[in-house]
Amino acid sequence: MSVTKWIENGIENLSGEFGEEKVKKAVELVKNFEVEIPTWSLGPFGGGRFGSYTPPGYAKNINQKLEDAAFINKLTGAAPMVSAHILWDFSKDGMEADYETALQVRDECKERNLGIGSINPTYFLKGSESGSLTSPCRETRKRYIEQTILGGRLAKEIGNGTLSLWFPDGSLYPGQIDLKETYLIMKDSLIECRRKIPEEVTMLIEYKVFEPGTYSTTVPGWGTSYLLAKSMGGNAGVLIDLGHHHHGTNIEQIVAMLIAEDMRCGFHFNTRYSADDDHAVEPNQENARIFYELLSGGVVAGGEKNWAYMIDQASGRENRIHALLHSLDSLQLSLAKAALVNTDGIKECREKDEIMLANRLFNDAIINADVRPVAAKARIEKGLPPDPVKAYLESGYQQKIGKR
Ligand code: PSV
Ligand code: MN
Repeated sequence: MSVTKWIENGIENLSGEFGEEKVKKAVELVKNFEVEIPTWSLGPFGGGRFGSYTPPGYAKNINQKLEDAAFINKLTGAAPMVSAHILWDFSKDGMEADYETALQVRDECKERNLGIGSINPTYFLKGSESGSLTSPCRETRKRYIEQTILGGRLAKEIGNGTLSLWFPDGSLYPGQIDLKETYLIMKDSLIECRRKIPEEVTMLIEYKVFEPGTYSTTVPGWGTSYLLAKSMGGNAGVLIDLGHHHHGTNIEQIVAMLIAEDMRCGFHFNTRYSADDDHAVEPNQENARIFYELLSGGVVAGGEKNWAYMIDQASGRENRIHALLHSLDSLQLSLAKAALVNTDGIKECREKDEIMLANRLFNDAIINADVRPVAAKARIEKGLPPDPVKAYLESGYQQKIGKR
């Protein structure tokens, strides 16, 4: 069957089940959805395993990272911005941020039809083993506060006004640090940064339940991010990284609560199987349920109060570009599923206390619908290939970068 016929049949089936209006809306939403690609997902990051193996064609410097990001955007039209890490992308020595280098990266982005999205200060490289903003060493704290303030300036001048902050601060053993004091130092440091960063820059605080701290991390959950953001007194919010929770956490409920509290937030998308945040995004039920909350909360795909969306994955074994294309595809499918949910029908079930019927109706879209034709139609309407991974395999790009 031709791709066009497959799309037509698929759209017809979905329209029959969910209604033409909903299917059209799903196509429009997929067309509007954009997410930032992290520069670090394309480069080297050996952890020492497998002889520091890196997949063929990985990007060896920022220029190659941008070249790859531009190609990903060319195939998907969904990733016109890259998220940059200050000490990986804008530094000469991995210790201090370099403003001039940042401007060069911005110019190269422009040449490649890309923009810089969120700016990530880097708090976890050399010299951060005792913490970053909570380090007992005054000089270290000062160095990271200065990097954050410069990050704020860069977010305003060359980025999209978002500063995403993740701290490696924490401890390995009970008794190692004073938990209360460390939290208060984090709070004071953040308040100091907030005072010196332009008001219009949104500061998102990312939480992580473990790593590198195995006994405690200073910002372990959304509640801590929320409290810190509130105490910063304006334009600060919570950054949800899907890999940073205990297994089984109901992340969509966290999303719903933050929307209900009108908190400005952001996402780092990835899939967590057993630890950390390393895998590409999968089109799984959890993602579709999260997108349902994002969509009904009006914070995604051009919604009134759009949140900030980024991918944060680190493929150690798999091909980097495939993995990112797979993530973009998975996010679009999740959004399309969320858009098909029969919310009116579910409301009626709730009114009649029909628990299982509400669940079945929800799952008709979230689990059972085949929305691949929706994503393919959205791409074709934007003049893009219907299957970006297939287009990538046929493009010859991998063979080209394999020689890098
Ligand atoms: C930490 O695990 C994290 O999720 C943060 O977002 C970092 O910026 C990123 O990964 C890269 O290490
Ligand atoms: Mn992250």
